[in-house]
Amino acid sequence: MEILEEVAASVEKGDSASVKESVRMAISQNISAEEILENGLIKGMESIGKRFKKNEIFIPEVLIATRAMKAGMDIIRPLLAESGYKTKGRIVIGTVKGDLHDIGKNIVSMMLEREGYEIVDLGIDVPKERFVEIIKKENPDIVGMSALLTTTMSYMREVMIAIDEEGLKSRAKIIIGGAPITQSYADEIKADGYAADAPSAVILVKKLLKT
Ligand code: B1M
Repeated sequence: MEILEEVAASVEKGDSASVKESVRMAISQNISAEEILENGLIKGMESIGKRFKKNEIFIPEVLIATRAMKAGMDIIRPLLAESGYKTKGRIVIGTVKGDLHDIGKNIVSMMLEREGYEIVDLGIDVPKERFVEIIKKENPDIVGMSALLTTTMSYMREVMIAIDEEGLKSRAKIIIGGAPITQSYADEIKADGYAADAPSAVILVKKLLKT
């Protein structure tokens, strides 16, 4: 099997060890990091996305494949940076303070990464100060907040206020999502956008960044 096909197949199987091995093998064959990303890692995830859409596989398989893709990304990321590879945009994403749910956020991140955006994942339980700090430090194009609890969604408003108070509102587009979130809540807290699911998040980001 050609080595990039092996990278893609290993992502699809969710086999992190095999992804790492085949990515290293591709590098040793002088295949560029861009090619490994586009024709190996992303190709594998595309196939996972299609199978997920057709209900042939479910969330656990998607998450395992995402982890495998990340294992490959970790190896090629420094090479991409060296070669000046331009992503379509930088997206910071996190689940807000008090909330530990991250399955949806991870699927959204995975789909955006697959589309060629750079993801800075802040994880779960993220306080407003961290969102403010990361906008100053990382200059993201988009800041994404996720919340799954009715008790934590109100924290998104606090983050918006903190970003505004620091004069950072114009520095990045703010998008929100999660099961209890609605477009009207996004409008109420003056977020730049809301997405109901991961494919809609991709459409929203493309629209906001004109990419
Ligand atoms: Co929790 N939980 N949970 N839970 N949990 C819910 C959310 C709940 C609806 C269950 C219920 O009661 N029926 C309920 C919330 C009720 C409410 O507030 N209305 C609930 C509760 C109450 C709790 C605890 C309080 C339970 C307790 O301890 N008493 C507790 C809270 C912990 C905390 O966060 N502080 C708790 C804990 C947990 C677990 C840790 C056990 C686990 C989380 C594991 C993890 O995430 N690593 C968990 C889980 C798994 C769930 C359910 C079962 C599944 C959530 C999920 O992953 N869905 C959930 C019930 C349910 O939804 N059936 C439930 C699948 C995922 C793909 O969908 O996250 O909606 P979702 O993401 C979607 C979209 O929302 C959107 O795209 C995603 C992909 O399509 N999206 C975005 C999400 N983020 C986005 C961001 C965007 C754009 C789109 O832009 C930035």
